[in-house]
Amino acid sequence: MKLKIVEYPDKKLRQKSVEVKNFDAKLHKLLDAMYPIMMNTNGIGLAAIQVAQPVRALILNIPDEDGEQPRENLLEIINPVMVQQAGETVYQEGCLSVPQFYEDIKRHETITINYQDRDGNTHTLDADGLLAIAIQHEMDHLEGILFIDKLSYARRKKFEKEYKRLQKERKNS
Ligand code: QAP
Ligand code: CO
Repeated sequence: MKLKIVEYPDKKLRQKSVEVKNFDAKLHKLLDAMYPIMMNTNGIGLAAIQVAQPVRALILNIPDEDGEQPRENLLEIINPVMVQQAGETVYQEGCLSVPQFYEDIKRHETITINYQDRDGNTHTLDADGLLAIAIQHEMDHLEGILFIDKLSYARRKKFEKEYKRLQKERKNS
């Protein structure tokens, strides 16, 4: 499976991802292909739509205290539903689909989600800290929402200008 990260402003990122119904080899192949892409690009989270697959699947590997991301910490989250949220937290977010741009974004501090694993088994997860932030960021991708959509009008304008300049620079290098 050859996958490439879709980058803003590609319209694909605006698609709403569909529920996963079949927990089959095709899903497993997708998840297995997403993992090296995320690790090789220094990511901590990746939604399937970011590799042009509009299905409700995402993977997360939050670094531990030593900054390590051992594979056993990999979380595969299918069809997540947020069932509780509380508090407020601000974190400087980035996104593999919006390279080299980082901005403070407000999220819920703690959340509870229900989700399925790659075999279709149902789980409940209480999350806080960076994990809670990452889950909210990735769940937004399933709705076609990017973190830059949450910027103020002025900040967003500044972003568009800066991003265009960065894209040109990258093209010329
Ligand atoms: C989403 O983001 C996230 O611009 C995952 O040049 C972000 O993995 C969750 C990345 C913040 C929680 C907090 C971004 C890598 C990785 C870049 C990522 C870049 C290289 C972003
Ligand atoms: Co993202």
